[in-house]
Formats: sequence, structure tokens, C-alpha cells
Amino acid sequence: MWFGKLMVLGAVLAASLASKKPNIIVIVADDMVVEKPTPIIGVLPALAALHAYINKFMRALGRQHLDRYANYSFELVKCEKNKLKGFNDVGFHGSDEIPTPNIDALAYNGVILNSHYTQALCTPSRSAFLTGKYPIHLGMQHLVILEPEPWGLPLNETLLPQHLKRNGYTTHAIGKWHLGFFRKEYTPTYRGFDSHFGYWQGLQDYYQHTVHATYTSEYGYDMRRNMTVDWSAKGKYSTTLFTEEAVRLIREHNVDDPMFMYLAHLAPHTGNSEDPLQAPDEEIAKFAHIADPERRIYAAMVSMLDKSVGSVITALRDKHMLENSIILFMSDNGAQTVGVHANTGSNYPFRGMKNSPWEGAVRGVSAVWSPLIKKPQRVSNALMHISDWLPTFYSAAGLNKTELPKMDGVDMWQSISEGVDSPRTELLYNIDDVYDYGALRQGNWKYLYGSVSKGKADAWPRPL
Ligand SMILES: [Ca+2]
Repeated sequence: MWFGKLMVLGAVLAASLASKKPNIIVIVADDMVVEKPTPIIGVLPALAALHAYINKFMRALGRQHLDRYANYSFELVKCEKNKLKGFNDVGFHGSDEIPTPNIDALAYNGVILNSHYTQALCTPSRSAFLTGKYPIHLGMQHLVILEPEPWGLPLNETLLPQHLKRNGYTTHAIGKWHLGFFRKEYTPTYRGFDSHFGYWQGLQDYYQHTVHATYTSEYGYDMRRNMTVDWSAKGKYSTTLFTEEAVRLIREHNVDDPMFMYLAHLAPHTGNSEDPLQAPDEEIAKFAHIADPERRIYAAMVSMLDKSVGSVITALRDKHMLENSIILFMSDNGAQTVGVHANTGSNYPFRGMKNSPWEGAVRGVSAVWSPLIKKPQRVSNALMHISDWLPTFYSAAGLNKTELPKMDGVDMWQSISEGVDSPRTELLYNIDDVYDYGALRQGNWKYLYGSVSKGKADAWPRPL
């Protein structure tokens, strides 16, 4: 296994390569599940002080309507120190159903980010990741870009690949975009990526690469190589295609330049609603021990994703790029356990699911590995938000942070690498002025108001 060799790389190589910008490889899982909580619901003793703080914070954001909400809902977010327990669909979170040896090896040999928060949905999460800003500051805070909708991530934002490209990086996007395509200027190769192979919409059939419009009967084929429709992809499994593209780009990479790769998988998001869970038959057959047939396919989807992680890391090792790489694996949001696009994924025992302000939606699977990490093989409970990666990568790569615009993300590199306390003390989950909900965390306290979909996403869905 590759991870045995990772340990040999370590600090010696890190020191010798300190002056060379590291490759940054980001592998995003779509709607993969999260971990555990210890939620305690009730009226908490610091209510008055907390309420005052929230109102102050919301006023600072130009929101003054909180007092309208009579039914407060509180959730205590309890971080358990350096302890792994109660996690679900990846092995490093304790899954005994779906082995994920490659993702686990990455996590165990790097830093498991146990308090890593995303947004609750695809479009907002990816917006925050690529800009370093909360979606409320981008106009991306409500829902996702549906198939025919003419909007996207504002063009006046400079994205992570643009920042890195300015610093000499070769930049590649693979897989899902979901940040707008109604004008070509919103598509990946106009937003800082040298290349893109994948789809512009939020999902696709794993084999046919079609997407079914949410509110009409229309279908469209959505697989692109840069600005060209790639018909040759038809009939081939998406996870395999994206993996092959990543491996090819690594093999062909000119190692004189650092690489930024944004590998945004479809898996384990559902395909279209008429055939939501799809995986190769031979992979499904490996999970005969799982009684539920849908969960069995989901396990195969996760397993294919895990193999992809292994293939990418092997390619990096073979190209001698691994010794100067930072590899981040994360999910963009929690699983949709039931309802539209349900993938059977389990957020339990976290409360809620995708598209809600609960921990099950936003406290995601995340781990980072790099020989540049000074104290690896750790679980970090440091509070972190997906918007933090932009300044964190900047810091890790030794780039000049003063060239970055004002943003919500904070530099977490020292916390990740050396285990020092998180510089982040608060986190805005979201303010959705259409659904009329919001949530904020200050220290170990969390405040929520309103509800998404009249409470349907507020339960604790149990694993199947
Ligand atoms: Ca997602």
C-alpha cells in the first residue's frame, strides 16, 4: 500500500523542499456523510448573553429581524478531544460496513479535521471554497443553481485557481462545477482553470451523463472537455472517468511548475431520480453483506470513490510529486438521507441532513495529508470552515497573503500543521433570507432560528 511509503517521506523531505511551492490536490466528495455529535437540545443557561451576542452579530451583518423569532432552537456542539467515535460512512469515522482504506490511510497519516464545516449544499459550499467567503457575501446563500437558471458565482470574485495561477501554478478542474454556465465567462476555464473535464450542472447519470431538469421533463447531456461537449464519455462510469483524467494529468504534468488539481467527484451524490444509485456490478457484488439493496449500491459508490483516491495518490507517488504535495479530501456537505436526491448516506448521530443548518448537513468528512505537516497522525478539533482553505493553502505554499482581498476565511495552516489552537472562534453557518433560517456558532454554542422545509430536515435520520 502507498501509505506505508508516506511515512518515509516525512519531515526530511519537507525541509529539503521548503522553497518549492507544493502541489495542491483537492478531492471533493459530493454529499458524503459526516460524523457524530453529542447534541443536547434545550434551553441553555447562557441564553440572555448569547441572544445579545447574536443580535449584535446580525446587526453587524445588516440583519435586524431576529427578535421576530419566538421559537429559538439551541444546539450545544460538544467537541470531544482527540477522540474518534460514532462516525458513519468512512472507515476513519468507524464505519464497519464500507471499507475506505485509501481515504483512511490519507486521514490516519495526515490530520483528521473533526470540526470542519462546509455549507449545507453544493453551490454554496463550492462558492465558499473557491472564494474564501461566506455565501451570504456572494449572493450564493440560497439553494443551488438549478438546470436552466441564469445565475452563477459573481464574476467580480477572484477564485482560488486564479490566485494560484498568478503564482505559477498549473490549474486543473475535474468533475462537477455547479457554479454557473449561462454565459461562458462563468465556466471553469474562464475562472482560472487551465483545463476542465466534467459537468457544469449539479449531477448527472453515472453512465449516460445526462441530467434531468428539476421542474420539467427535459434531459440534457452534460459532459465537457473545456468548452466542447465530450460524447466519447457516454457509457463509462463517471468516477472512473474522472479518476483517469486526474491520473493522466499527473502523468503528463511538467514538474517544474506546481499543480493545483480540483477533483470534484460526482460520487456519492445520486444520479437522476429514476436511477439514483449506480455503481459497477462487480463492485456492488463485494457488498453482499449489506442487507439493504440501495445501501449496498451506495457502498459500492463510496468504494469506487476510495479507489479513486488511491489511484491519484499512486500517480503522484510515481511522478515523484507526492513528496511535495498537500492532499485534501472533503465532502461538500452531509448526506441527503431521505427525500429528493436521497443517497441512503447516514449522518447519524448528527442531527439533520443536507440543506439544513444542523450538524448533519455541515460538519463534514475532511482530512488533509502532506509531508509539510509538522505534527501528522492527529485528530484536530480546531474549528474550521470551508472558506478557510484559500488563505490556508496560501500560507502552506508560502505565498504572499497580502495580495488576497478581504475574506471570511482564516489561515488555519499553523493549526493544521503544528496543532496550535484554531484562530477561528466563531462560524456563520448561513443566513438564508428566502427559507428564513440562519445559524451561528460561537465557541461551543450554536444558535439557530427558522427551519428549512418546515422541519423535514430537522430529524435525526438513522442509518439504514
Ligand atoms: Ca453536495
